[in-house]
Amino acid sequence: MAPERTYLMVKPDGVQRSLMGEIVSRLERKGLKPVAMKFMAIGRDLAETHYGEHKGKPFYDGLIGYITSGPVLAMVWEGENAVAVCRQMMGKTNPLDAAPGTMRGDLAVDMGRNIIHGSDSPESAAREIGLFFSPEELVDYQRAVDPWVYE
Ligand code: DAT
Ligand code: MG
Repeated sequence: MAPERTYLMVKPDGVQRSLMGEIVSRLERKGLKPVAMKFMAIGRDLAETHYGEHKGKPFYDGLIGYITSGPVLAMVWEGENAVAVCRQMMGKTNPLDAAPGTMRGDLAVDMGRNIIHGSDSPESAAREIGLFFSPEELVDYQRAVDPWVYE
């Protein structure tokens, strides 16, 4: 097993709708390993850095307002192909296109309230993990169950 890490975040609507437990539960049940979690508010500067790739797009101001509108649950999860596995579990960006069984497909209806963020590549993951967590906050540990999750 080649471990990979991804940055995931329950967005303010997910927190307000009491979906943190549901989302963490899905990730745990999948077999992914939690590495870091932090309940926090995102300031404007961090929001603009995080979503820098979308600056200038029509939805940018709304996106920054949304992500800074209330607390989020910032997380790092680890596993083989964790980035792709989590993107698949999240579903497409627009909940209308997200398949049933995915988080957005099951739990959201609006693109501007799609409950979760997940890194879209290992490079984005490294950048986003570094934005939200210091190295000491990433917890290194072994899980006794891993031989039952990975061949
Ligand atoms: P994702 O969150 O699936 O990685 P993204 O990085 O392309 O999607 O966009 C970031 C967020 O911005 C997305 O979760 C919802 C919002 N968004 C993206 N495209 C949008 C659009 N065309 N109209 C409105 N909101 C949009
Ligand atoms: Mg994205």
